Parts: sequence; C-alpha cells; structure tokens
Amino acid sequence: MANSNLSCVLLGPGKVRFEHRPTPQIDDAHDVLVQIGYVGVCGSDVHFWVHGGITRKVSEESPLVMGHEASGTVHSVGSAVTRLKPGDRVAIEPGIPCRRCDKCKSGKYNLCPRMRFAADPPKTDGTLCHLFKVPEDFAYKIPDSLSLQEAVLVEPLSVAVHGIRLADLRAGQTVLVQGSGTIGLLVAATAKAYGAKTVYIADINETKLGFAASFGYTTFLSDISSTPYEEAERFKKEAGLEDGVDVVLECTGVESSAQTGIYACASGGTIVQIGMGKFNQSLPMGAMCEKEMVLKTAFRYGPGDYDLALELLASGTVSVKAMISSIVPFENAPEAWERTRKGEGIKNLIEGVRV
Ligand SMILES: *[C@@H]1O[C@H](CO)[C@@H](O)[C@H](O)[C@H]1NC(C)=O
Ligand SMILES: *[C@@H]1O[C@H](CO)[C@@H](O)[C@H](O)[C@H]1NC(C)=O
Ligand SMILES: CC(=O)N[C@H]1CO[C@H](CO)[C@@H](O)[C@@H]1O
Ligand SMILES: [Zn+2]
Repeated sequence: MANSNLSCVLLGPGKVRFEHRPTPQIDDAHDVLVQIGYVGVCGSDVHFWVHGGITRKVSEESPLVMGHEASGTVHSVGSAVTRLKPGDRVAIEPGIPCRRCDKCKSGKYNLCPRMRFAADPPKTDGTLCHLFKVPEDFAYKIPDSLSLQEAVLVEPLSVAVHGIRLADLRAGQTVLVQGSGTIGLLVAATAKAYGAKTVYIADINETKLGFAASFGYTTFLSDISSTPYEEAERFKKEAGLEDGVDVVLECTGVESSAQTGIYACASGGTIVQIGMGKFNQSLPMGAMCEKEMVLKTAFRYGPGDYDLALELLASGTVSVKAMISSIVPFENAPEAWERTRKGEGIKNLIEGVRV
C-alpha cells in the first residue's frame, strides 16, 4: 500500500498486531518524517516479546509500537529543517531528551528525567512503523558508503562508544570485554579503534566466542563452575598479565561476571558496567578498595556518541557487515525476535514496510 502507516504493535507477552495508525503530522518545524528502512532486534525487544515489558508492561489497554534501533530515508521535513532533505538516508537516535532540564543542560541528556525513548511504555511508541517522526538533530545523515542495514548498528555502537569514553581508555592499554554478544563485539571493536593493545573477550558460550575469534580478538572461555576469583586468576595466567587488565567492560549484566571482572582488573584500573542484569548484585568491595579501582556505570548514550559511532563506521575503522545475520520482512517481525531469543546469529534485522 503506497501510503500505508502500518505499525507493529505489542499487546502483551507473545501478542502482536499489525495495524494502520494515523500518519504522524509534522507539527514542530524542526521535525522530519523518516520512512523506516530497517529495525534491529536487541535483548530488550526479546524481553518485551516474552514478558511484555521490563519494569512497565504493555497490555491490550496500553499497547506499544516496538523497535528502537532504526535507519531509514527522509520522507518529508518541517519548514525550519536545515540539515536534511527528503531522500537523505539517516540513522535514527531513538531517545529524545527534553533539552531544558539540568541534566540536559549539563551535557548528560541520557539521564534526562523527561526522556522520550522509542518503545518505552506506556506512551512512547517505537520505530517499527512505516513513518517515524523525529527532530532533525536526532536523524544522522549517513554517507553513500554505508548501507541502511549497517546504519541500524549505529545505535548499539553508540552504547559501546559511550562505555569506552567513560572508561577513559588510552592507547596501549589492555582491555577485557565480558560478553561476546552484539554489544560486547562492538565494545571490543571500539576499544581497538581507541588504540587498545590487546582486547580479550570472555563468554561462557563457545559459539559466541567463535564470532569474537573470527574478528581477531583473544578469547577466554568462562567456566561457571569455578568461583569468580578462580576465573580471574586463570584469566590473568592465560593472558600472561600479573596484575590484570587496565580496563574491564562488563557487557553481560551477570553478577558473577562483574565479580570476575573486578578480580581481573589491575590495581588503579577501571571497570565500566554496561550490561544490565539483576537489580541487586553484590560486589567484592574489599578487593576494589585494596586496588583503588574505579567502577563506573553506563546508561545508553549521550552528546557526541552517535556522531562518533557513525564516524567509526563511515571511516571503516569499525565494520559491522559481518554482524548482520538475518533480515525478515516487516510482517514477520516476531520471527526476528524469536531468532534473537534463541541466540541465532548476532544482529537480526526487520525490514521496513515495503511500498
Ligand atoms: C534490592 O534490595 C533492596 C534492599 O534490600 C530491596 O529493598 C529492593 O526491593 C531490592 N530490589 C529489587 C528489584 O530486588
Ligand atoms: C551459544 O550461542 C549460540 C549462538 O548464539 C546459540 O545458538 C546457542 O544456543 C548458545 N548455547 C548455549 C548453551 O546457550
Ligand atoms: C495514509 C494512511 O494509510 N493512513 C491510515 C493510518 O492509520 C489510520 C488508523 O488505522 C487509518 O485510518 C488511516 O487511513
Ligand atoms: Zn532533560
């Protein structure tokens, strides 16, 4: 249908409906309408598909359009738009902050309490629709060298860039990335781009470690039957590092993994928690104090992260082509969530509505 505004709506766990929604109107002169090209699937989408949400749940009364990793082509622009024109290909940053609060004005817009993030219940609909409305400065024009499929990965790559920036990673340092999923692999690639000497990736899953090995990282197969302390000691021995790594990037959210990361970190080193898991976790605070190490947490991405992620892709410093595992048509979106749920491939994509 030429002008359809078909949207993929979640109504509860395992319950999805495709419906025609009103075409969004450009009411702010700085807004643009983007015809969605591709939408990526991540762990949180799977959580929504299986449980109907994370803290706030969707329901028949409060349905939600899914999707937040997206790229597309500019369809129309508001009268004040200067950076984009119809036909431009863009990567969409899916969280729009208020721009007025203290957090926004101090350069931490990812912490804005009035953030409107795509596919966040109860009210903020996502990108799995035909036409998505976004302010012009949250749609980043991509170069011809980049495909719309690759541009979907700017979103998770921005998460990686944000984490590496928080780590203050410097050239020549050693890095341990925990978790060999999409985020872990992108964090590893970003660490390399920042000049890390050696990047180690740890995971419990040999197949996933295989992806990491194919991208040239040094892998470490975690063994959950050992204690975090034993794991860290084994890691340091295998890596030939007496004191541990300079920087740890925890991308699993698993408690025992964070503990291993702390033991594997050198004195004076830094661990950045990127993965989100169990709400309450215990940490070996004694070991952290003795090592005077730094623990930071990372939440999504902020000023400049999208620009840098896009630059890393555009310059070929980071390549994501090999990470795109499958593409399903719009109407088969649940198939992509199922694939991701089963751990099939790395990044599964959903194609936008065909016109
Ligand atoms: C975390 O721990 C605190 C203190 O024990 C408790 O009040 C809270 O409910 C816990 N939160 C979750 C999500 O389990
Ligand atoms: C390991 O990862 C692969 C690929 O992601 C997945 O198919 C497999 O189910 C995983 N194995 C386990 C034991 O989780
Ligand atoms: C242009 C277009 O297809 N608009 C449709 C958007 O969705 C609403 C609600 O389902 C329809 O009534 C419109 O026809
Ligand atoms: Zn704000």
